[in-house]
Amino acid sequence: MSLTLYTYWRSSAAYRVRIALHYKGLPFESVPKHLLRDGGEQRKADYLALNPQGLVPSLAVAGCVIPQSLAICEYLEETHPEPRLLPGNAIDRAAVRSMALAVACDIHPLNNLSVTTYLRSRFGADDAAVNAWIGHWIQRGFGALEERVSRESGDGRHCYGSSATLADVVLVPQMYNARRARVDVSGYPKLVAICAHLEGLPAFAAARPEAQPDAE
Ligand SMILES: N[C@@H](CCC(=O)N[C@@H](CS)C(=O)NCC(=O)O)C(=O)O
Repeated sequence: MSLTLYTYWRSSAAYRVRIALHYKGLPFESVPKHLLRDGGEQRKADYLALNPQGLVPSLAVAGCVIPQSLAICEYLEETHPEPRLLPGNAIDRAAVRSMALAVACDIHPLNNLSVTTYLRSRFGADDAAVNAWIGHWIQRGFGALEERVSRESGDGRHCYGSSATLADVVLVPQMYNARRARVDVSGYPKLVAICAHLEGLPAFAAARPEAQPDAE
């Protein structure tokens, strides 16, 4: 079954899916959509026909297109359960999902390109104001996540328990975003240590933005 990922090298949501694909050892074809060029290739009619939200990533598989990175990761988990990204026990799965959602729902959307573009165009925010906005939401979210991993990480190298999970798949790209926006992450040493470990794993390394064919 062929897998086609609509992606952009710097998209942290696409980065999540790339990690999951590599972690599960699934070959895939990358179709880059440049988010800035020519008004954004994700807003063109050909891509909107696949994903009316005009966001990356989307995964084309078996004649269908799946938008939304976490839906894609869950699909991959259901169709290729090993190696697992969700634990076997329902309570553990809920904990992992809640960490992933804390990033994917409560941090990432506030920092998205379309949000920061609107801050600039509608409210006149300059670079400093946009960076302050991004930093505020990342630091607020990371503060809570730092507390959670201090209780729930089993080894200081993973968000939950002692193996990679969906929470790790989502954290590493958000840390990339934080660094890219020059957010001070020194207050989150546990998250920094977890990311340092994960970024060294082959699947996470292969998925990193700079390793993508469309990297600039
Ligand atoms: N909740 C979505 C978020 C997708 C998303 O925000 N993608 C960003 C890149 S990280 C995007 O395509 N932005 C383009 C835009 O805002 O126009 C997911 O998890 O897939």
